[in-house]
Amino acid sequence: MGSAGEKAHLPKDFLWGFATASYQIEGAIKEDGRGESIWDTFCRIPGKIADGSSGETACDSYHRYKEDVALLKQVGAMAYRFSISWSRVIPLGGREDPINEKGIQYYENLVDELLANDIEPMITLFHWDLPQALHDRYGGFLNQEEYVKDYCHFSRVMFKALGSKVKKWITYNEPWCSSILGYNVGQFAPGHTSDRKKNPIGDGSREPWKVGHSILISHGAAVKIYREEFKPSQGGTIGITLNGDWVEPWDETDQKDIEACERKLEFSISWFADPIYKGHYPESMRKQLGDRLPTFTSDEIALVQGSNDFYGMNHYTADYIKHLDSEPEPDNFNGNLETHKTNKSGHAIGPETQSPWLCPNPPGFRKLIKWISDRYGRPTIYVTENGTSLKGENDKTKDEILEDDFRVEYFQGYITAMAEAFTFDNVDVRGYMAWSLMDNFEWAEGYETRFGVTFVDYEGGQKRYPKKSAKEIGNIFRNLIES
Ligand code: GBH
Repeated sequence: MGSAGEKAHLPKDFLWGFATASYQIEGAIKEDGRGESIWDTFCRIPGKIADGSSGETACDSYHRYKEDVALLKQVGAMAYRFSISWSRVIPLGGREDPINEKGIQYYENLVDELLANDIEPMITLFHWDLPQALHDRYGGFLNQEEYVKDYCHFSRVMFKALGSKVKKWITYNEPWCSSILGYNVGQFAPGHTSDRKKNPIGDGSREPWKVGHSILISHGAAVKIYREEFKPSQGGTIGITLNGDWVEPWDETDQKDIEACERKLEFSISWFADPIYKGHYPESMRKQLGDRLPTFTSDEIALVQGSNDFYGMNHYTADYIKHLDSEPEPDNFNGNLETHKTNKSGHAIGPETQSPWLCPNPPGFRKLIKWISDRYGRPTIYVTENGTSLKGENDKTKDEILEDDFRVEYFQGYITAMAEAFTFDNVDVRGYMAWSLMDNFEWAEGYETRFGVTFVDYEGGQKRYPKKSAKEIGNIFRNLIES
């Protein structure tokens, strides 16, 4: 741990690089036998995506993955986190459905290209693009029994195909988003919600908690498969990636706002992390949700508890939290509170970006890393996403976009905050993947919001141009990593 006067730094073997996700970058949605995912379907519904777009072409990484790897190489990245399109590998998704060798070949080519360039692959098995056929066949996550078996099969196929070369596996990206945004808010595929103006289907008071439960069980089951069948010979590690924003009380003198902060963290992070590290759901969720929150059978919790070799942490922003005095609404998913970007005295949590939810607050990163580390017994942490959009970036000319000083400052602030957590707070953070290697399909925001350190010219054949942040991030790490 840091001694007085010590400078914030990162350890010698610290791993850094960039992250992307299949549906956001690959394109080629109909090529070489790929099946549809729930995002292909969702994008076709008018009004769901801000600019009416989809991942149809995206960054065309299915054809340009060598350019992506060259970009990584050029900026000195040590690692690359990408995800698998399940329906590219198993077009209909299920355990008895045909496997698409061409889909596997694509990922093998990508892995080989990375390794040839000394870049370590980190694979996310699932980043939101569920095969549509599984949704149609039995309701996807809502049918726990069927779903867990199909996810296990898919995971096994991937461990078998790539496990000799890939040593870091992530079962899920942000299950909170699949559950809450997909089954309560309805902002993400498949768009279920209780709001009948948005969708005739859905029950936001019950479905998200079932979805989360299925995901947790399937995560645990896939980890068991990895540990029993693959890890002994392949020697890799596996974990889940959870999102979480930092929280500050809206009124710092109000004990109820301070308590609401803790509830907010529990409803977003501990929902998944408590079962994995402690063997049960948080008490605050049990209290508010009652029997709408599923319970674990002893077989289920045996799968889930202890199922992380590392904690994957996605982090972007912070909120002020204001408690509510009223009884929680049945569809409330955050612990009965309001999130605000300014506090009681009108102070903003951070500057505005293109994303209404994202206002940079680097000290919150240090505090949240410590909160996770303390609550979960000092797990190994890989930061698997961190990054920002810029207000109005998409309205600028290409030359202006390349000068993304705001993003450089964001990375400077956040990466330094992480180094402070490492140096002074005794946390075991070992890696960091910036979001994102390049501008890409930003889900419901379409292409209007850019998160890349590389400008992608969607009108000019998906050509890539590194922004200033692509060059500066390496300098930030070189200054912090011990030689
Ligand atoms: C990540 O999620 C995703 O993993 C990645 O695919 C995505 O491109 C990246 O962020 C940038 O958005 O609208 O108020 O309900 C980040 C975590 C959590 C951020 C949910 C948006 C919605 C807030 N996300 N949040 S709100």
